[in-house]
Amino acid sequence: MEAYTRDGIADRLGTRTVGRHVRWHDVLPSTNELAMRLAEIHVPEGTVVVAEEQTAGRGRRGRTWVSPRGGIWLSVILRPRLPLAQLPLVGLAVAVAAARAIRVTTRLAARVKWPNDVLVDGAKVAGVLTEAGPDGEWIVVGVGINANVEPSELPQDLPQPALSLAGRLGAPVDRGELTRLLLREIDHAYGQLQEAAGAAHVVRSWREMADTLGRPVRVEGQGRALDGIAVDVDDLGALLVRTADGAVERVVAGEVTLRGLE
Ligand code: BT5
Repeated sequence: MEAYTRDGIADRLGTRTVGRHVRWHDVLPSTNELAMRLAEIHVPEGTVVVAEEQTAGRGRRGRTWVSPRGGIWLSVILRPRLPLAQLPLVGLAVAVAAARAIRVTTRLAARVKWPNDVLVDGAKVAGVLTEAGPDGEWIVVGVGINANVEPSELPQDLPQPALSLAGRLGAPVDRGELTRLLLREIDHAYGQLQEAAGAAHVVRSWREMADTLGRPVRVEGQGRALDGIAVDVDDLGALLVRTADGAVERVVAGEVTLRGLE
């Protein structure tokens, strides 16, 4: 297996936008945090920030993302020419990109969970965090993949169990290959999103990989809990949940858990 290095990723990428510039760090508090600072000083679109280890990796809503050595922790700076309402689609597209790259590299049946988790056997192997600048002028999309993380270094007792690819496979994965595939998939999806029919493509590919559609879920967030069946995702990336009275509710942010079949 080749070493995981900046040049190993940047030199043979062949992408249009994503990864044209790659900044490599051994330790950072958070690649998203640095990428946001770089976005503000107008570094080129497609710049990628990678860290071997994060000391203050973050998830959504102030949560912590545990990021020891062995993982893939990176952020991409984008300047999407998209209406603000469509920005959530970028996160969905990147989750699909991560699931695809994981499938190709590991042959594991990675699936996506709304809004942008990647699961293998129902456990979380990757997460995506999108953070936007003022008026959506730029966004930073952070991806964390538990590639070769020691299982003992992952948090335990989580609502959604955590899993590393190496832990599941019993052997390390080629992080260089996985990262190149990931950046190519993001580049492709991002290109598609800027086209007229792009949103429909993204939603279709998300659906094909979805873990929770058709299943009973509880969605918590925005100060309420909603029980129902996750029926679909709409063309702006919102989750559609059918409740017991037959109404279909549109959810734009929240946490989804599968309910047992009562
Ligand atoms: C996410 O948040 O899933 C987004 C994670 C994004 C991480 C990347 S790494 C590169 C970039 N730089 C950053 O600082 N962040 C991004 P959320 O859906 O809120 O999930 C967070 C929750 O997942 C935590 O509260 C834990 O329950 C759980 N968790 C924490 N670390 C984990 C890990 N390594 N693997 C699986 N689950 C984890």
